[in-house]
Amino acid sequence: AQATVYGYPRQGRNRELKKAIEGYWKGRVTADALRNTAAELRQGNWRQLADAGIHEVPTGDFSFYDHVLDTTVMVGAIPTRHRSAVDADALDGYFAMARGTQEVAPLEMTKWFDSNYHYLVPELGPDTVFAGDSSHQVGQLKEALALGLSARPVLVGPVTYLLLAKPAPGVAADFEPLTLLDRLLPVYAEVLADLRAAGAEWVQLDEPALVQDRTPAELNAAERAYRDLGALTDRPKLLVASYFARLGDALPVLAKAPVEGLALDFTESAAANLDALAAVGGLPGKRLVAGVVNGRNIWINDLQKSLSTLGTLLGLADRVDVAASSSLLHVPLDATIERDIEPQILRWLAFAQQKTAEIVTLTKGISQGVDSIKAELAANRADLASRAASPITRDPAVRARAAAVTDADARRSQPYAERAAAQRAHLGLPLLPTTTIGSFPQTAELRTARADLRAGRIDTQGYEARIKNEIRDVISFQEETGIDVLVHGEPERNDMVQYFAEQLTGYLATQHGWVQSYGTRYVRPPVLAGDIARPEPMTVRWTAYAQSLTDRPVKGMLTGPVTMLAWSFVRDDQPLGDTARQVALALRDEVNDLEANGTSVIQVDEPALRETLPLRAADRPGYLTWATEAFRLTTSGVRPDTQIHTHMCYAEFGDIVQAIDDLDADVISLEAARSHMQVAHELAAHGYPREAGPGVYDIHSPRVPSTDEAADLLRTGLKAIPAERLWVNPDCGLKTRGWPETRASLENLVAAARTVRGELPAS
Ligand code: THG
Ligand code: ZN
Repeated sequence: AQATVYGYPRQGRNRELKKAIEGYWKGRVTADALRNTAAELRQGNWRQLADAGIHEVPTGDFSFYDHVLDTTVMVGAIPTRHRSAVDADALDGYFAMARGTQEVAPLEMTKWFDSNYHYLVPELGPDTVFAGDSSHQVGQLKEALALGLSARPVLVGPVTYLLLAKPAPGVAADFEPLTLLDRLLPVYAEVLADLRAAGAEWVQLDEPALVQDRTPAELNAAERAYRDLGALTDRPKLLVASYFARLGDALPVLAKAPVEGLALDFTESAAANLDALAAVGGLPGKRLVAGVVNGRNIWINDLQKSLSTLGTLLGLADRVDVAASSSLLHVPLDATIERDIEPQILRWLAFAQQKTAEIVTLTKGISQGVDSIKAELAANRADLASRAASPITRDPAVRARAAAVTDADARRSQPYAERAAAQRAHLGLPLLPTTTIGSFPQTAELRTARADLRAGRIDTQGYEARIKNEIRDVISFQEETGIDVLVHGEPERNDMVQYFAEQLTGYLATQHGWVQSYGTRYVRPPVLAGDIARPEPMTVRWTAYAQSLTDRPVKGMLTGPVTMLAWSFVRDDQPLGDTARQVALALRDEVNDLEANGTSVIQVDEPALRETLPLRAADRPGYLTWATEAFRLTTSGVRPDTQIHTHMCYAEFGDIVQAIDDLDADVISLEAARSHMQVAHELAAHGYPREAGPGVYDIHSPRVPSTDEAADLLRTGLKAIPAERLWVNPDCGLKTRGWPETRASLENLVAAARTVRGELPAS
């Protein structure tokens, strides 16, 4: 048996890649220097993997921005609008597709399956002409081979590539990219031949799209693709990889295909894949790569359990290799450099480097017998036992409280109609009330203040004085502009999830645990390690301070339980719903404390509600049940006259509109400006009975909308939602915007609200 991985974190120990790329964009780093940094990082990763005992290192997974964009380049599917930039300079053209330029829009970005990585969506149409460009793949392969390493190129497979694509602008919305398969396969054939000529013995084709619900036609396309690629004579051996879930109906298709190997996920869906594999009679004559180490969560492996899975698999294929279930791109690099996590707890965590060691240990165990890994097994047993027995993972008070939750706890005491009347009386807002989503620009001064605090240049008092200054400015700006429901602006928060995680027991924050979110942007997802409790209020001080400065209502701002889970590493020792309930109870205390301290409007954001929707339809109702319950548990402890808001960041929410209704929030703000209020009409079509603020100002662009434009959007909104239930707000938070455009845009937004109020029939 051999040890392998499908991909590795790209950024480097100190995010050298981010710095080099952003430096290149600013003109401070040359293209050659950027290429050198990239080569050093790649080669460092490969050497480290090989030194640790990985037999075949992955190549081609390393990217300047995104591996799906690299695939777009490989197959020559450059959108027409980016053609001239790409022809003028390949590297600048590549970044133009990723980020756009003054003249042209970038490719759209969306989530890579249910991970927290975002890829750039290929744009295809009936006129797309593919043309092979194997330079990225061949270049990286040659680099690894030149180091004397055994290497396996990793490519996005043709079926997944097409299934991830969308119709190009101007192409009919019902165009199916999969119809281009016959045109795409010859390009893959060419790349495979080039890779073979460059020395590849094996090539991995990733087909994670096959773990989603697939129609017979789509499965048929997969069958055809691998029949055709398998029939090529001038090609390396093919390993078709699946991950993130069970392969389901696609497993028999791939098992019968004329390819030499299959990689399957034996972590989250071990039982289903094992059964399906047994049902097709195993993979005689094929190589099976067993993903037994979780590639996208950070807990140490249960080595004994993995050995037993591997033992079963040894009877089902000619050759069984050991791997992580997915690319290690989704986990941070090295747990051992964390300084703020107790050494005992650190032993429960495995980042990319530790996972690599686990893979090698398991490989040794099945090749040379378990006696050869006795010491590793003993240490692993001890660490698993310490986690299971730790008071951190079992807090009796938290468990008792969660167990005592009743249906009534997750329901407001009065129905919406009665609450709305009470809130109207209590808040005294005009029709078409104006508000913002919560954050105001994160200025350079704020970032400096945080850096100064970290470096010890200022103390907590000095830091808090700067934060209070900022809150004062934000409040007076909103009063002067005439906004109705104010916010404190969130100057004290960096990443909203991390901000709350740092204040909750049972949650671990990392110092260096960076994971690529998209392009050069990274997050440090905190770890839901134990039972969650809130030792003291987290936001009340800032909100109460802001409220003390004004007579207008100041909205309290919290991140909801589903988003807290979605943007963290979750526990794997209890159902997600149980963790969500604990987080919800902690947040419920915060909501209640805000109310007790004079806050009458409280917003609980759930931007991740839709993105966390399970990949397979069968798993969705169960998810939506615990997710909506957790939100209601967070928000249902308040008086009827306290108004609960929520916010979501996406325009396409058709498939969860019922779940949004089930949240029973009094007011929801949504992204809508780009789609011209389409969400307002979707809400109306569903019969959504409560208040809504479809955004009239697109904050994703520095453009300032005119008063007329915002007023027109409002009038469109009024056709779907009556004036008594329509709010006026931007699309999303303003933290990524600058002050000048924020000021101008909000002034226009208030003016638009006043204009349209004047047009309403007198009641
Ligand atoms: N927090 C967390 N996860 C997330 C988001 C978040 N996942 C989804 C979505 N939001 C991803 N969006 C972004 C947007 C910006 C950045 C990262 C992810 C970003 N990161 C800074 C960087 O890379 O320079 C670092 C930020 C920091 O210092 O923490 O700009 O909001 N958990
Ligand atoms: Zn948003």
